Amino acid sequence: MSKPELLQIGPYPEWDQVPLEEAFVVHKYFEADDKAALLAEVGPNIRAIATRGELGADAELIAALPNLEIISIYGVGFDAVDLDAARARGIRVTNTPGVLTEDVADLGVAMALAVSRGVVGGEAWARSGNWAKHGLYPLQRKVTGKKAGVLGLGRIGFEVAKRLAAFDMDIAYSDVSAKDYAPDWEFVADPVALAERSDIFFVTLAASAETHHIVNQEVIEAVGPEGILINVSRASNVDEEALLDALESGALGAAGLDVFDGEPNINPRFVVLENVLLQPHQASGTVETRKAMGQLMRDNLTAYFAGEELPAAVV
Ligand code: 8YV
Repeated sequence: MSKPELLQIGPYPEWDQVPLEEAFVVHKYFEADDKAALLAEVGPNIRAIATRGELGADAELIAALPNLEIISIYGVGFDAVDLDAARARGIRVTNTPGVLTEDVADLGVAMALAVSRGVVGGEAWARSGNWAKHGLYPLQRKVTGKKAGVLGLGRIGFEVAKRLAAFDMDIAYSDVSAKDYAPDWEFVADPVALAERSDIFFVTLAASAETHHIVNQEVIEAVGPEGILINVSRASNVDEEALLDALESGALGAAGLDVFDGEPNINPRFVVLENVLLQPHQASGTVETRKAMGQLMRDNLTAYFAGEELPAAVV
């Protein structure tokens, strides 16, 4: 049987690339200098897309592939895939939930610890000789026992809150409704009220048109000059201009960010700020998790072409 043709939107590690190419005729969209020419040449043959969370597949790309049947995302987020365009043509969409939850929560908590305790600045202080030259590192902020707010208590938010409980934090969360699986944590419906009661505010909600800039100027300012904002979800959940203004003016104490508007090109205003910790969208970036994500992405494709139930269907 001939292999189905697949359009690959971004690179994968070798351990995913090899089995993908064993099962499919792979066309590397990301390597094509002339993307329109590639689509004109192979577009009608393409039956599957393999993409990544942040790269997705927009309506224009979907429209250029008249025989597309499935979009398999290497990532849990499906906000970058035009689901309406997929639905309208009966195109299936899959993602990789579950396997990356712990890693994303770990990085969120790591950023909160690092920002609060000045881990990055402390390292530079020791390495640069400032310790010997200027003495002790400036005092930082305690983590244990603080008030935490988790915006979005889905899989990732839940794992963040579980970890914060080990730091004896007073935990509250916002979501569309109170969760019966979180009886020990306070439900605060309004994000501004949640931010007001938080020393450390975690943004962990799945991005959609409805959550665009849900963390607006009012929420950011409610976290306040002593507060810390952590984002391991999507940049679109936060009004980045308002965040930059608040970090620059001191209306927000500090932030730890794994996601950015226009990433990987970061707004240069971030780079000169000392009260922000910048990470290159690497919350799920461990060998163990990326292997599991690659496997699940391929399992979704394999199941589809075998006519079996999809392990992780979005649409
Ligand atoms: C990945 C992600 O960094 O899961 C998501 O939605 O954005 C991340 O896990 C990404 O998909 C890998 O390219």
